[in-house]
Amino acid sequence: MRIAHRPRAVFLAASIAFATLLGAGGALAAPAPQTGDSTDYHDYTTRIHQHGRKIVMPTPGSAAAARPAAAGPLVYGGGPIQRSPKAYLVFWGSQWSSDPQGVIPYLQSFFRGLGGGQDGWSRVMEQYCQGVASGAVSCGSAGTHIHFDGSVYAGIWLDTSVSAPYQATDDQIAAEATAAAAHFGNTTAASNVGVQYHVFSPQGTHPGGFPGAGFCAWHNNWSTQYGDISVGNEPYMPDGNGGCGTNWLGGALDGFSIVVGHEYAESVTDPIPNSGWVDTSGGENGDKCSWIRSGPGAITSYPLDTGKFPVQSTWSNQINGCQTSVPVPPPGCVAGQALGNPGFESGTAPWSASANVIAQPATWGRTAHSGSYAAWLDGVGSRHTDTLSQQVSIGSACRSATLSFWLNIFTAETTATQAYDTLALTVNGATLATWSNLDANTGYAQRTFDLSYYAGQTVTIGFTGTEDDNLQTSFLIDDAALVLS
Ligand SMILES: [Ca+2]
Ligand SMILES: [Ca+2]
Repeated sequence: MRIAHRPRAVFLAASIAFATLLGAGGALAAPAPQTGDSTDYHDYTTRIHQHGRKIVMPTPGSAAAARPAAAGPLVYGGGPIQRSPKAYLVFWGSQWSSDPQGVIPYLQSFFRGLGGGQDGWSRVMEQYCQGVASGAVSCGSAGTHIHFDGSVYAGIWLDTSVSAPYQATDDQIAAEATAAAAHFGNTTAASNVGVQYHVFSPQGTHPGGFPGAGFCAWHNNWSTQYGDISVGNEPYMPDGNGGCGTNWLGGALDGFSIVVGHEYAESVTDPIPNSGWVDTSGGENGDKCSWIRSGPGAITSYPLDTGKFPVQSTWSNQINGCQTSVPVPPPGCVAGQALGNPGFESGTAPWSASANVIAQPATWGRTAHSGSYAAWLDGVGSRHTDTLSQQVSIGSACRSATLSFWLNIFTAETTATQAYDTLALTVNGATLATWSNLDANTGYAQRTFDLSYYAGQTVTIGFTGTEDDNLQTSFLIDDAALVLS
């Protein structure tokens, strides 16, 4: 539901009304805006509408903070993502005139680094897209992908004209974000596509009931006269009863990058909750990986162009787990063959492979395409799955990217019609081609695929071989190459 255009002056009037409720000191008890004895404020709340389901980040250690991987992958809901996100930082209230802990420069540096050349953390999200079918769990090369090609930082507004409310309601927070949209001149729906407004409340305030309500921050979407706007409610993290990340890695401001980074990432993949990428229990990419202390995906100090900042991992459907970063593609194009160990003659790395896949075929009377090793998937003759994959970066300036490999298939199956045993080639989890026992050949044949679509991305090239419960089929792969130019 959209509303008619109103001039910015109404926002200012609303802000002045807040100040009146608070008094000169700005530190009185919480106003009760819902009862609406301020007509300006009441008028305001009737003109913006929550359009989405508020997604809170629970405090560490709380039961709600755990989002088990058992909830499965993120599933696309048919709505928008933020393709190349832009983030505005809004420091709300005259209380920010004093910033003894240096929160403002900390957050400016953090956001200036996000999306930049070293940011493999945000680029975990490049696997997600919009424009594929609802219910999809991977995009492959389809749809419009999230893509980072520079800093996401779009601007800062120090709105110190009035005090921020002692306990802002959700609608007051959204009203401040809407005022920020006007401040930055984003007064059309088009100008707010892919935009996030992070509203930072000052020390000692309780926006949305923080921290007693049990959350560290939240994000949501509102429909306004300027179109849909994505709003982050970002309280003063060191005030959090549950910690909200303070001193997590030893820094008083750690919680700001951990929690705001969480909201930022979720606003990229699910700006209108829950129409974007959400698992079956309602978890977004940040929720599924909150507050991990150790092991894979644990909160870590991540090096951006602008310095190191503690961040949590986010959920990757590609690896079916919490992932801190992907390799960052080079800005140009490193021409030539890009795969490591393409002929399998140098052990396993940088391939990831299930047990005994990289083998010497001569041991079983078969041959490699060259050298003495190849990747041998399946050939067991009972229910079995083998995998082989490698992650590789394709520079953004590459005009061509050609994947090739030599494939030899032999089988004990005798059917001429049934594909009992299969091999799938995937890129970022999406299937590019499949073969089966029906494709058995007497020697190696070269297969070639165009991956130029993936320029500017780090992709995972994967093979999955699946056998049924009898009669072996072997898939031998050797002399792979990804030639970039
Ligand atoms: Ca070889
Ligand atoms: Ca079989």
